[in-house]
Amino acid sequence: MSPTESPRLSDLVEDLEAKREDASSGERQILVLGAPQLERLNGMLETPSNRRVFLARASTLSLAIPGLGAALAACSPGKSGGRDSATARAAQGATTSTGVPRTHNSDSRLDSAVLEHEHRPATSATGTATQGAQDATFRRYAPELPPLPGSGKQQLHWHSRETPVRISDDTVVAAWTFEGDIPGPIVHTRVGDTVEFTLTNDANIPHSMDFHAAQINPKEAFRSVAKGQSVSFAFKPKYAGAFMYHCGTAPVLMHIGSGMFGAIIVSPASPLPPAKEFVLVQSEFYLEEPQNGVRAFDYSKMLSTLPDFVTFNCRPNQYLKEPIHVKVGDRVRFWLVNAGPTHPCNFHVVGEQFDTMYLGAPPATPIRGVQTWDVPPGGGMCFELLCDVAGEFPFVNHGFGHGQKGAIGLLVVS
Ligand SMILES: [Cu+2]
Repeated sequence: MSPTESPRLSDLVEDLEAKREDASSGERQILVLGAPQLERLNGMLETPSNRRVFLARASTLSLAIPGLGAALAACSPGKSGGRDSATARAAQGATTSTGVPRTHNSDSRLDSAVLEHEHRPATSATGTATQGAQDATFRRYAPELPPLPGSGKQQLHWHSRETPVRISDDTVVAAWTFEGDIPGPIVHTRVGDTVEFTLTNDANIPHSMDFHAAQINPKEAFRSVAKGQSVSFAFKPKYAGAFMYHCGTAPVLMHIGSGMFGAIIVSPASPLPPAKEFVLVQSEFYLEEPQNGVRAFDYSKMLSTLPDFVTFNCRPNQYLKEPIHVKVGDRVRFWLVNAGPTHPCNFHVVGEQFDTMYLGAPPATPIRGVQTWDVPPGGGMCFELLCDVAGEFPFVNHGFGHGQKGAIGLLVVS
């Protein structure tokens, strides 16, 4: 092989297997995948029998190239839960000292916390997150936008907590929260007003707060704090809009994926036309099977990106069971935040059209006559419709593989 030629995968696997048997070999290999190798990888992953063989070999590779097994398992097609999760874990070929499967992608700097604390299981079943699950009662998340505070300044002192949350009649999740609920509280402020914020961490593991509505040095303001410690900062939002907030502690995927997010709505300095205003936060759930009546969030499934539920305000189908009611003639304004962590929200109201939607900084950037618009994870937009027809109008994620998993509700106009 010439020095510039990439090795063939099959040759490399065989070579590495041979080297494993040679205990004296400390040589490390660098795998360079060119287009022909990637094509071959694809082919190997497409047929189940080949995929099993391939993943078994990937396990060998991952010993020499940390993270490769995880990356391949996370990128491979097929189901993420159940047997496939087990396959993915097996492919990573790694367990903790207690035998608990360890999941990491060491190619990602954001996974450093998982790597540094390998005794920690890669689920949200930490601290008090599972305690008292049987007593957790279902509570519909109120979608109404709270009124603006009277003055131009508001002070928020929140706590990060681990607590079980009932998201439906039959599902309680081991949540990492701001203020004991998922999503966290809705914040309503105005362009130029001041938000003074303090986070105190009541949980065993570090947490932090990242407001997308703030322009601030993140290294200082959004830093992680240990149990019992606090971080404080203040900001004045520059633009109106629907913004996400979330815990930014590594791995961010795990902290957002376990419930640490919410919406901060920034109204423009001059009020928008009067409307019935509602806040919807879409998010995905990646859950383990129940243990003692509670389901923990599963980091391995988050990496596989095939969610169990996709919801508005963290309860699947909650606004089908208890719809949002308005009157004929009302203007309705949805402030939609997509917390992700991974998938878009293709927002649509069946039987309606958006009179106006704002891409950012309402009332700037209005777009008229919209049927569906996708809000990316980590993004937020404002959708308005005029309810001049009575009826029951489903609002949905029109990416129906996800709408079907709980991202659907009813707007009743009477
Ligand atoms: Cu956190």
